[in-house]
Amino acid sequence: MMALNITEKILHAHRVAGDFEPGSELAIRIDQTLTQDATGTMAMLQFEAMGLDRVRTDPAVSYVDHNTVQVGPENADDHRYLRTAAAHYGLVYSKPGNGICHQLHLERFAEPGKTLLGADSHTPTAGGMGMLAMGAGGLDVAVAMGGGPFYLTMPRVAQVALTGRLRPWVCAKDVILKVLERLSTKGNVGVVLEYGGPGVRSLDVPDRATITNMGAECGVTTSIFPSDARTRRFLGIVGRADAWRELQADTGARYDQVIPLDLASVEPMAAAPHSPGNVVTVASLAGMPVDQVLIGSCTNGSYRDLKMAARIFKGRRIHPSVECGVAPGSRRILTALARDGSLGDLLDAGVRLLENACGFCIGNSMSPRADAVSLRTSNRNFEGRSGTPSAQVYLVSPEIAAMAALNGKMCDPRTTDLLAPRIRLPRSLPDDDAMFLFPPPPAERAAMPVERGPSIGEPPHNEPLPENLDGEVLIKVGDRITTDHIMPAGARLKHRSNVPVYAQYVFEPVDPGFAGRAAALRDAGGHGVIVAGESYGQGSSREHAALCPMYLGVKAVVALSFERIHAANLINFGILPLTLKRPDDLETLAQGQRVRIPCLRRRLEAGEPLQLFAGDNDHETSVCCCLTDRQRDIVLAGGLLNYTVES
Ligand code: MIC
Ligand code: SF4
Repeated sequence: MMALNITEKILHAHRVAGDFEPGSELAIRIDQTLTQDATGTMAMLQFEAMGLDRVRTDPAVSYVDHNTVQVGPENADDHRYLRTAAAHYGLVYSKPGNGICHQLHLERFAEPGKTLLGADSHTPTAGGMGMLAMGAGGLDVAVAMGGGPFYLTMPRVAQVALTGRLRPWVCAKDVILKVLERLSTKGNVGVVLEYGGPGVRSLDVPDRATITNMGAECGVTTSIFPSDARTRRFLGIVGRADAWRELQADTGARYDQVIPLDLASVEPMAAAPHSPGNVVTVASLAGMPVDQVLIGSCTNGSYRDLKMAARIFKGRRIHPSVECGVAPGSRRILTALARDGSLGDLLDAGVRLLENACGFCIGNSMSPRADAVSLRTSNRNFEGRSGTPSAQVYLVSPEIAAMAALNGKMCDPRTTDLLAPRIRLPRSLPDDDAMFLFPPPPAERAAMPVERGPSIGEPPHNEPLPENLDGEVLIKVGDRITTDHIMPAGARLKHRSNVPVYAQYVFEPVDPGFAGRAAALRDAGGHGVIVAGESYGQGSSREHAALCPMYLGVKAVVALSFERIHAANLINFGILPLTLKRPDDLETLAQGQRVRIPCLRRRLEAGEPLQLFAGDNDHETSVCCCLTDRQRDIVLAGGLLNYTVES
């Protein structure tokens, strides 16, 4: 028997079709799914449009954590739809206020060796538990909820070989920032980061989950840790000892690459504005005045993280000019902090206690003042994501955030007299299912009505791909365009269930005139084309970054390279991802140019190369349309929904 790494073991156990050649398409069985409310309403609507009577994964969990601000009826309408649809179709429903999907899933449902597909790019958080957990667009998750396989490119597996132990004041957040410094945010599509080596043993599951969570910022397929004695202990703490099984790479397992990392060499790190890949040392920022400090999110909202902040704050006061907020990752964590007195320490220090939800991280609350320096323990600091376009957001660990909140400026704690607190996980986290609603028995479900508020519509319909593409370059953007640029969240997040309204904001942060131009071209019968540089579609899994452009008549995106989840979303909504064969051709493409791809359908069907002609002189540009047969058929059908309903 061949020696296998952990990723291979799980893929082998879940293979439905395809082979294990790197780069080829593999179909795998999905054991568990998760959705959250910002992606989940559309995923649920798409699930309904497929005509299925119940979910097939166990569990399928529908979390509410993004849109919990409830200014106006939209959020609450979504919640009611999700709650009633969960009861009808057999999903577990997590009420708003219960906590953040990834933290809750880790505590309540994640199991070593299983597969998880989530409609959120930080689904790999469960990789800290030894799960193969991947983010995908809502439509892919809807298919998996219905029992369909998930298609992924057979990944290359890189081992991050950990040795040594972390030094005082250094934690898991610094480890993942170090990894980001080495790998950057682009060029890692199709890679799984598998952590191994003796250093693994010194990290608890919540530390591992911080690392796998923010691995998403490298653009990898997922990240995964072994399941060992620490995993068993954590499962015991959350009352699920039975779910434990050991999972280790075989001796002699092969890796496509090995990235050695000595934990003892890691220093306190920060990601500077405006990218998680813009990594610097905390020492280099020492003395920088700080206006706002926010501790929480799915990266650093664990018991360990908040307890660390509480210990640093104990008996001290937040600096007068600093606004400091703390958001626990789940109710269980909040209850544990309340019981052991840490909550009192936080409140006495003068923190604002925020809801157990995404909140500040997605920019729908706690936006800082104009030009502020905001220190956050979350995972993304894209320009404007905080809701304040001029803010300078730095991503740091809870200990660095807490020290800055006390001092009013960035501070390297290793230069102070303060001893680094040592945090131990509690023996158990309080049981808390009060805000989980489990589905009623199957016989009772059909009679439970799915209730829809006024903003819940049908998912928009797309036409099959046209025979000839004839249209215009609607916009030309640069490198590393994130889905936050394409489809802003924050104040716009509440329109997720209403595509015609949300589509008005496509590319709003980059070019507010985009939606109007695109709609006018669509209404005149033309086809929209987006032109971009490298790594188009970084960040979130939000399929609205493809769905809303589809609604506006976009038929193709021409770029130097694409990120995995976004490329899949484009295909799922019938938009062609076209890669430029000659990078220099990017220069010749400009906004407003006419573009044509003659015989598009026929050529795709015949597997012939596509020719793109642009501008008045019909300059020919070679583009590569690297699709599998299945993906090609999806695009031809006008998207995955049409394809699934047809087949
Ligand atoms: C994010 O962190 O950007 C989000 C909001 O959680 C997204 C999902 C979404 O846009 O709904 C993600 O990470 O996929
Ligand atoms: Fe929520 Fe932020 Fe995590 Fe996204 S990254 S799931 S918005 S906490």
